[in-house]
Amino acid sequence: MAIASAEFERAALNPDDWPRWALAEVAFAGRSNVGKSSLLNRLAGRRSLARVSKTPGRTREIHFYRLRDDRREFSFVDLPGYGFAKVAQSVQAEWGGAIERYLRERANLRGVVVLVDARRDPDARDIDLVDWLRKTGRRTLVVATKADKLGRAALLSAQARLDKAVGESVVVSSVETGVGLEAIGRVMRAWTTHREAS
Ligand SMILES: Nc1nc2c(ncn2[C@@H]2O[C@H](COP(=O)(O)OP(=O)(O)OP(=O)(O)O)[C@@H](O)[C@H]2O)c(=O)[nH]1
Ligand SMILES: [Mg+2]
Repeated sequence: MAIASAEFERAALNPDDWPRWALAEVAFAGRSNVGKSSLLNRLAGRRSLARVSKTPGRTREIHFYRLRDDRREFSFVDLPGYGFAKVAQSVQAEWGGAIERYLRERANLRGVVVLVDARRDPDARDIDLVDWLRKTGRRTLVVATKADKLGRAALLSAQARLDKAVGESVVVSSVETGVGLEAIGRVMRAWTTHREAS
């Protein structure tokens, strides 16, 4: 995906504040610190479009980005990470509610990239999210991040373990080495090119 332009559109939590546009959206979901914003930046070809932080739990609203490649405009949507313990339960519930509404109701949404850490087993929330998205009829792609932190043998066994845990072929990726980025780009292009049957 050669990106000609990429810009931040807005941050919003509630449906009234989501952009009213016709762009196809691809959302990035997963636990806090898994690498959502990093992957979004890398795919957008921009170093600091979305904020990457050493401190987990920084993305607290839904962040909408407007991108253009050689053919059309589309959108990347960076979702707040889940599972960050230091955030108050009440705030977690508000985020969770907004994210669920977005994933359930958003007509523009064409597919969801669910990120898991290649070094760990996916936790119950990861698996629940993927299962729930499938049930709601959303297209999903599970991406295992930070593959550069594993050696070749460990990566192969991680791939097999993750495929089995999520019940589909997981794309192993790294924003450091660039592995997996082409495959992810291909899936996203298909999602944002073909309209969903309605
Ligand atoms: N080695 C390595 N580090 C990565 C990779 N992707 C992300 N990171 C690091 O992981 C940390 C978290 O990355 P973010 O992209 O901010 O994670 P996030 O999922 O957006 O986190 P929240 O916004 O808090 O939910 C940062 O220190 C990144 O540099 C990767 O592929 N390899
Ligand atoms: Mg982030």
